[in-house]
Amino acid sequence: MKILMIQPPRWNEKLSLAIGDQEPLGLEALAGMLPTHDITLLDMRFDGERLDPLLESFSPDVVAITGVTCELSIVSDVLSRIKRLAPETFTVVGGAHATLQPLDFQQADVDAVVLGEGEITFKELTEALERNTPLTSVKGLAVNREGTLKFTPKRAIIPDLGRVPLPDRSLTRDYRQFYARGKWQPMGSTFSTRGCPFRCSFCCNWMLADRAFRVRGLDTVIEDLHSIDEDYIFMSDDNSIHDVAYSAELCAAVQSAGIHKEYQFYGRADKIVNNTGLIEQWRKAGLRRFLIGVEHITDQRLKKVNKANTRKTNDRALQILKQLDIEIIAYFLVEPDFAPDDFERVSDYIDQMDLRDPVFSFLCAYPGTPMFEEMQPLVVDPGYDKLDMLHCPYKTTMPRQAFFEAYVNLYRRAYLGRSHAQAMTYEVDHMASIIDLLEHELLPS
Ligand code: B12
Ligand code: SF4
Repeated sequence: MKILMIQPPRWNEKLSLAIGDQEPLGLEALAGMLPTHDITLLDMRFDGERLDPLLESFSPDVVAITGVTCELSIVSDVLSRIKRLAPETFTVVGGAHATLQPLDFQQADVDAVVLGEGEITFKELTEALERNTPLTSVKGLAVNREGTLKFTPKRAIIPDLGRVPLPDRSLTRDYRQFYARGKWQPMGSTFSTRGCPFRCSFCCNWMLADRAFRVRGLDTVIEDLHSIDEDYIFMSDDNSIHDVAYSAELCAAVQSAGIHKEYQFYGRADKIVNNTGLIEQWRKAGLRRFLIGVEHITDQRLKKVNKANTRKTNDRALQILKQLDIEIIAYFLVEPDFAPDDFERVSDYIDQMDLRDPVFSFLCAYPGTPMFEEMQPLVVDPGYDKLDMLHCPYKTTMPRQAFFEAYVNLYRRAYLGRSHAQAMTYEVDHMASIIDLLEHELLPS
């Protein structure tokens, strides 16, 4: 069967380009399950103009496309183009938005939606298409039946990730040089765990995998790391060190396998604080960057978003990472009720903790989550395109102009008003251009 996999074009050309692109690991993971099929992966962030010629020359039986919420309209455009140019092609959508809000894909151009983890569902779907057996026998799907999505029974999460083959990275061979974050280029991605058992109100990760946390077999991760050419590795987990015993074993396995790469993890402050030895061990094995969700600097606000964490723990975790000379990418949440004082205090905190790569994300409630409904009365700037954490679609307590100015100033003060520019993950002039872009986007003159 000929399958065309598609990573959609950037939803916000300039901003997303400035942030950096990573490999479409989800699509590569699906392809890993289908070694006997003829698969082409089109990363439209680089190669969008190849879509039409590919439809003609490759003539795929199936097109599989991924996407997050802010990409909905762009994904829909690509799908309608495909159906216009190649109406016989079977189209399948998956990924975060399809999982949380499948009915948004109740569209003539979509033949099926895959909910949740795709490896087994997509494999069974291709088998059903090949054998011409009813798609309703495949769990975890929503199938377009005369314009209405019909849901098949729920697919259980994959209990043993070790049984999932390696992602097929040969499909992204021509793009790999472009995958990067800041100075880490080229950068490969893999994963060691899936899911998160916490339930932060602003986040949807816990909903994507039924709150189940699983680890990937040690041997599989080691084999995967050996197979990746790049020296920089993004562990695309929700919580890389959630299972401390597993993480320690993985670290030991990486060391004894003689793998010398540099790693970037996602993780929580409490795990860092309670397991300093583990972080030290990983530092020796190549851990160089930690993406940590600080979110807020007061216990009150942390509690309000159900972070199950405290200011004190955040402070301590940041100190530990600093002492170990691990780059910190600290994520802060900016909420619509922020007052000038809140902005000021976050800036002061960044100075005080000497944080060099903070990221300021606007609170964004995703469709399909409980918070989405709660936030609806506050929406002043509707549409999914702006649900990307780089925009604030909600009514703000401060006047809007002042609110966005204060937001842009968070970045200005954190990146441009300091003396440590060379230590940041981004070049200072690159960062200045991102800030300019943000200013243009949020404060059009
Ligand atoms: C790593 C990561 C990133 C990386 C790289 C992502 C990439 N590969 O390009 C970076 C940091 C660049 C990033 C950027 C962004 N991200 Co992100 N990211 C993640 C994270 C933590 C893990 C994703 C991952 O690689 N998983 C491992 C792979 C193997 O799994 P997967 O991609 O989910 O794919 C599986 C299934 O989803 C499914 N599937 C996926 N696509 C398809 C398609 C088909 C046809 C089928 C059948 C199945 C299928 O099958 C795959 C295998 O099981 C997730 C959290 C999460 N738990 O999903 C957030 C997450 C996906 N990101 C999110 C967001 C919002 C963004 C940004 C908009 C943030 C920003 N402002 O920059 C951008 C958008 C970039 C983009 N175009 O995707 C949200 C999406 C929420 C939503 N509803 O939209 C998530 C859920 C985090 C969150 N809770 O806020 N992200
Ligand atoms: S913010 Fe982090 S800890 Fe909270 S639910 Fe999301 S992934 Fe889990």
